[in-house]
Amino acid sequence: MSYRILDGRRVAETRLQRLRQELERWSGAEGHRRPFLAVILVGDHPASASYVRAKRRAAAEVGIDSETIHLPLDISEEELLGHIHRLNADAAVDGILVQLPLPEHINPDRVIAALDPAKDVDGFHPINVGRLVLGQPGFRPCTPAGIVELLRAYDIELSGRRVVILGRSHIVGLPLANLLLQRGMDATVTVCHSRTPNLAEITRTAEVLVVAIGRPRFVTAEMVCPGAVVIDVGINRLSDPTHPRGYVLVGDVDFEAVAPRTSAITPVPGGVGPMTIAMLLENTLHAAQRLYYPSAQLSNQPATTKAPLASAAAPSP
Ligand code: BQF
Repeated sequence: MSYRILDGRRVAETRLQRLRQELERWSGAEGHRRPFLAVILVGDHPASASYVRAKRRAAAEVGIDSETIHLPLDISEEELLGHIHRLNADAAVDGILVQLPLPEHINPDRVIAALDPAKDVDGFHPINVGRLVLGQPGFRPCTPAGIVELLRAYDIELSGRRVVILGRSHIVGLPLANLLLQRGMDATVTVCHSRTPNLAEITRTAEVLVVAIGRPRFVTAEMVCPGAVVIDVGINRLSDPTHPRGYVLVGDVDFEAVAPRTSAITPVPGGVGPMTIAMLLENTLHAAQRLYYPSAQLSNQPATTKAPLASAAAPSP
């Protein structure tokens, strides 16, 4: 049996072309401007810096303006929070992204909680997490949203399917489980992690297996049921002196061994990663459109005097 390669690069490119057209219409309309994305990068870890460059390059290609706020590795949490408060208050900024991971001395939960939820294009703020869990409108985390859209692009049904997610991170595993449990998505979801006993027994029950555990080539052929769909979220740099870059990218799945057993599988690179970026830019348009937070002040309009509350205006009985 042969398998399909789920080409995230191609699907993302198609979505970015559509987004570019939508942005042209949006930004050209009366009283509108191009969306603006602020990206905060602390330190200059090579992988983080390269993700930030990839996001900004893709943004520019579709018509989203952006800036990188590049902060020193030893910046204090207070100072970082100061930048976030400034960007929250800046009506010219539609979306704010804090590139993760942050250095050890900074608590990422406090930093993310400081974001204006209406500008949280990564969908990590507790308000957006809560809205996802409850099935209310809000920003969805980019990688889980990208996985769902990639499967949709290949007409891979999730409704009624048994999905096993390997990894419980707040960035991928946990929000993906919540997304797939939504009414209308209707998957049956199991979340496993590095401390799950008899992991292979569970992964073998998956019709769709999503791997986001962060260990190179962790998933081997014995862990996958024949005919399964395998989504590899891992991006691991393995040092390889024979390579011009000095490293190769490998996923969390041993692709060579696993692919022949599957009905469909994502490659690394070129699978989930490009979809993540496409979803980020779609979220940024939605931030500019105030799609999920309609009462958030429009950045291209002056603040209007709030109408008095009915209870305050109405005479007491
Ligand atoms: C591709 C990320 C781990 C930790 C922090 C395209 C990306 C990656 C791969 C990318 C990732 C991974 C991002 C490919 C953003 C995905 O062609 O396969 C794009 O830029 N990603 C991130 O911002 O932070 C991470 C992985």
